[in-house]
Amino acid sequence: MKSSSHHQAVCAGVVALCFGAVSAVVLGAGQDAAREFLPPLPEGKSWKLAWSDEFEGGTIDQSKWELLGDWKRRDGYWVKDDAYLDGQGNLILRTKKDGDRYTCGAVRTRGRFEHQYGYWVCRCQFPKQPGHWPAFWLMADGVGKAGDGGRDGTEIDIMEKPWRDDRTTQNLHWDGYGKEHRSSGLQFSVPGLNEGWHTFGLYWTPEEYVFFVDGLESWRTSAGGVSQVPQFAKLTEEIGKWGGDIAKAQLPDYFTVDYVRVYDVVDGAKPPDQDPKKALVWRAANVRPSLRQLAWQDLQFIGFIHYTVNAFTDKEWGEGTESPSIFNPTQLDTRQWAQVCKDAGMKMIILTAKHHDGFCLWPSKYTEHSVKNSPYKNGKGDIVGELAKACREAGLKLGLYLSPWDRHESTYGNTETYNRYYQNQLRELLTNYGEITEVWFDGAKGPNAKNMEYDWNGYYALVHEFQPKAVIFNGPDIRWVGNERGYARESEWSVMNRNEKPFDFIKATAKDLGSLEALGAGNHLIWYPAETDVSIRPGWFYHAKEDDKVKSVERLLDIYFSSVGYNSVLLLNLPPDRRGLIHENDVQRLREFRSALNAIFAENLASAAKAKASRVRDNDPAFAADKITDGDQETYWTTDDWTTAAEVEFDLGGDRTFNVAELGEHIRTGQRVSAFVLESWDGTNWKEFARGTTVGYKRLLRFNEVTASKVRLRILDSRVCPTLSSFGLYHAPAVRGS
Ligand code: FUL
Repeated sequence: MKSSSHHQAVCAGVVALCFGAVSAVVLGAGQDAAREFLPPLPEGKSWKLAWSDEFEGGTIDQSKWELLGDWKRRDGYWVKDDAYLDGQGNLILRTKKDGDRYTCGAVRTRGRFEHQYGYWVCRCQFPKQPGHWPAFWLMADGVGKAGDGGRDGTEIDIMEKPWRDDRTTQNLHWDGYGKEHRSSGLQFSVPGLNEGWHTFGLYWTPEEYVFFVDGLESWRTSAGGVSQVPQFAKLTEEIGKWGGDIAKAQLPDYFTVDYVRVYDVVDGAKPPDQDPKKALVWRAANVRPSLRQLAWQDLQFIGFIHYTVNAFTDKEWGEGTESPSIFNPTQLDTRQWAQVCKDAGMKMIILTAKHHDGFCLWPSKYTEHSVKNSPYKNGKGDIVGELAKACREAGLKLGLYLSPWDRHESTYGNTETYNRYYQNQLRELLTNYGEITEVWFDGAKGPNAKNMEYDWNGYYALVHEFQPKAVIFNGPDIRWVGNERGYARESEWSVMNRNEKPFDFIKATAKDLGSLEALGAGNHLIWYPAETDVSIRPGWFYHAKEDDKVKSVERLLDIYFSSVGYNSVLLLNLPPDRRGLIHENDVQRLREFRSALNAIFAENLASAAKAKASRVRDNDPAFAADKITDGDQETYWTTDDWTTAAEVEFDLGGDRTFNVAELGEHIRTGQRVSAFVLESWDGTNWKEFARGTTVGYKRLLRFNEVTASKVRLRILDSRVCPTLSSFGLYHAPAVRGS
């Protein structure tokens, strides 16, 4: 262990017993905030260290590790002397050139430590040179056997990193390495991954694997059926072309491992020195988004496209009896949709691949009720495919909506048959159109709809299997904001307490979901942010009679401030008309809306401000007030754990006039702030000009013009220390027209 503070020593046993100490480390480690991270557990459970190696001392502890080699491995050799301790608390796996051979180190715990389930984590730093790569993985002898899926042993690659940039990969392999071999995995990027220390964790239960990078969930899967046998850990270097050309490497090169730790879930062990309220607050403040939720939140503004036979029948909900022959858009152009969305500043488009009427915009194999029997492109069209292509060209992400409620499909109501039908369709959408970023499950069902029990867990499992990076709306990842008017709550928390029923995560329409009262006992806290869906017109589908009812710029701005500006993502619907184009009026309005936004956010008057905080955590410059104004979302100002009220003063360097403010929390570490005020200095006194409750990813405020040279942000209340990453002051010109 490098820089081993007293916390590590104190926390070596039951982690929950040294609550205060853990808390200090979680936040005190700055960019390395995840080093002491453990996945949240339900009330009444805690983590207990089952095994670890901190790699202290001078030689590898061979009661824990077997040194591999010397023998050929891939394009090089594993040799024992390339695995050693550096005397500073780290295991080194070296890659070197030895004569005309390339060699590297590898160790494993086989026969020494074999264990089932729990949280397995390693903290490491990556090598710099090409041609070889590090891995942290779990193995069992049963992996080599075909049959029984991955239950009798799975190769679990918690970290494997052949690239010298921000990319990494996590994978599962089972049923041997021959023709029965099966695998599942994903590749993804984490900014800054190639520099400094990082943690890679796996929370393995009998039901699923949850993978983490730096304390943020990166992958959740039960592929292979989940290993039900004890497994051993491996830390290896591999030499091979997957890592690039070793001939280009300057060797030796090093993979450095600070520790490997394995924890078990145990009953009880509540923190003795905390009252239950404080313990709940602490847990709630430390719930974090998954990497996919973070990426989704960063999109901020996305487009919704509602299109089906309804455009031709002038209905909002089709009956399911419409003939595909009426679906005849003659100028349909998905490139126009993508361009319009892109110009508006949207980062993704979600398309209704199938709405309640059951008509499919792609030629599904499983029904005749689709574009393939319509005049559109003589039955040769595939609007999902065309939009996927247009989005790729425009650099936009793609999301798909597939209505569970289907008024056409005759099997609807027959639970088993229809669930199979729905899953077949979902699989087509998830496998034929490239990367899908969001899957939108609509909970709507007409009052006279047949009884039908949706297999939600089966649907989610398909998404997890085929699009592991996609977020699921109205499922485990993203919540409906609760209305279709475009307004999030003024206090929009992203941390809630989940119910136990599979689909019944949360009552989306409830007035208060996130306050401490609403969290109740908080026995299953989750990060569950809100998406705000609203149409630019009164209806979700195109109706000529609504051509003059396109929302005004003022209204759209109000929606933006009350959705994006209330810690939510805005999903704005644009219904294409009978031609298959987004109507001129909508296009025009979106243009005006975009220019209005551009005018407001043209210049951050606080970007060059000098910031001074009343408190800084440990007086550490890494957490100083200037981290708010440095333009970097990854850095933040923070105080000591339980300093929940504090202020930051911004010296604007002369008088500035503004009427909009923006605040942002560092949500990678959670959401904390619950009350704040903004004040301006009038030469003698501080005067309040705005006040708010929650902040979250983004909080926008509008107020009457203020002219001042100094502004003060006072955090009145925060669950634990606030972690503020951005602040802005802007001048919005008056909105004219429309
Ligand atoms: C609702 C549906 O019933 C509407 O038609 C629309 O698709 C909206 C986004 O969701 O539940």
